[in-house]
Amino acid sequence: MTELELRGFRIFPGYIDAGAQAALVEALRAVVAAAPLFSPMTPMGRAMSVRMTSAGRYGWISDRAGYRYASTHPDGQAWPAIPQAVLGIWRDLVSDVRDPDCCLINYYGEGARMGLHQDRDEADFKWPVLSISLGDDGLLRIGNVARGGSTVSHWLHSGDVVVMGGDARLVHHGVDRIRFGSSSLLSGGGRINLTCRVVD
Ligand SMILES: O=C(O)CCC(=O)C(=O)O
Ligand SMILES: [Mn+2]
Repeated sequence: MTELELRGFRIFPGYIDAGAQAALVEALRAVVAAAPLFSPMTPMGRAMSVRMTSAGRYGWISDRAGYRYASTHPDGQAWPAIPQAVLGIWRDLVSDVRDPDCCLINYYGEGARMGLHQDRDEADFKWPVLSISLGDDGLLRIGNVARGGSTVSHWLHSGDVVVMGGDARLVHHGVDRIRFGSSSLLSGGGRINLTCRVVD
């Protein structure tokens, strides 16, 4: 398995094979049936272009009250369990001592993007964030721990996994655009990104 390193992000291209990607999508369908995708608002009151939901003890939400982890979906129900296949990847690449508390599920439809940000709502930055890409290609942009400065870009493809940890745990990152329709994994097109996080 080739592994790339970009600004401290460990990138595992094609870590998940085609059969396992399809099985993962099936497991995610069950999660989304129990915890429907919603369109979060930024604290400034702007609609985010990704739709999201979560699995695990916590889900990540955003609304006018701010960015935070919550133990229930906006509809009031507990989040469904994190699929075993996702936990398997976490145990292989991050830790078999502690499982993640949250698997955030982002769905990028045509034109969706995510601005440069840090993942910093977790209590302990010693735990990496694990990212899994499924479906259409997405252009990941990676910056620096401090705001500003140069950035590098890298196309993530279906089945790619990224570990954002160590000195890179607080590196700014975002997704500039997707190549809508570039993958046949999701029948309606689009990109799914899963990020597993230890929250507290
Ligand atoms: O979609 C991606 O590849 C990154 C998602 C992300 O950074 C996040 O959900 O915090
Ligand atoms: Mn992030």
